[in-house]
Amino acid sequence: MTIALTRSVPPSIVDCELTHLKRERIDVARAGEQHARYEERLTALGCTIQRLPSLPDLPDSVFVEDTAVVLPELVIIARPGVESRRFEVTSVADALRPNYPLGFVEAPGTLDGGDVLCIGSTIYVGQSTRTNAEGIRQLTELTSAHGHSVRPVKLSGCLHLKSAVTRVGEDVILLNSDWVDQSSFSGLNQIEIHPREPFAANALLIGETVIYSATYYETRRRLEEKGIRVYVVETDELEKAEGGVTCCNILIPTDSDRVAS
Ligand code: CIR
Repeated sequence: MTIALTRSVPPSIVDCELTHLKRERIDVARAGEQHARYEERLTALGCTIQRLPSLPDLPDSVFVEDTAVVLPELVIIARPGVESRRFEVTSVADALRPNYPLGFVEAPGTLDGGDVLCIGSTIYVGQSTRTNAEGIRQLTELTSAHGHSVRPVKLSGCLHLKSAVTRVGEDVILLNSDWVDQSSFSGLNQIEIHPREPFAANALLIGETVIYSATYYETRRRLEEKGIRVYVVETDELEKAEGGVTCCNILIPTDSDRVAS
């Protein structure tokens, strides 16, 4: 079984942080419906949804991925790079503390979970505007004793590492090579996004299925041509808040059922 921690879409999402997008009107009710369908997809793929307490006044609180990094040995509680998001982590730590060993990124370190991509024992971490060198140093310190090796990756033009690259198979990644250097991921099979869809690299792999946004149909075709099974979800309202399909969950595999993140 895999637990998927999620959190409801807050009405304040209309005031979310934006870095690379212009503000557009977000239909909160529609965003909530899309989020509910997304949770249904997670359930259909074998996840048990556990909703964290709603945080109606924290605009980005639906994007729980940024608050924690789950490893087999411990969960790292992140310290988001923007101050408006720092209050989100307390409830995540409180929910996990009874069952999992926790490690904490502490000031002056910053780390957003969206910058962390784990493949085997390698932890790729984006050098973004949200994750600083001290955050990466602390991540390395917290994980090296458990046999993980942390590889910093330069980014340009996007918010998080997982805006530019995600895993879509055992040793297969989907990436936008304008935003991240392909050579950082040598040894892995690489699928490039369609050039007309720069935001299309964010995919959520669960088992052997990829949950993927309906917005990026050209890139979706590339995935399907490679034999990857794709479950499409509509997430265009959350995309206006610079969120993608990985951002709205924290997956916690149990010992018998490991999934990728
Ligand atoms: C933010 O700027 O923090 C939010 N508006 C979007 C966060 C998306 N999270 C993610 O990609 N992991």
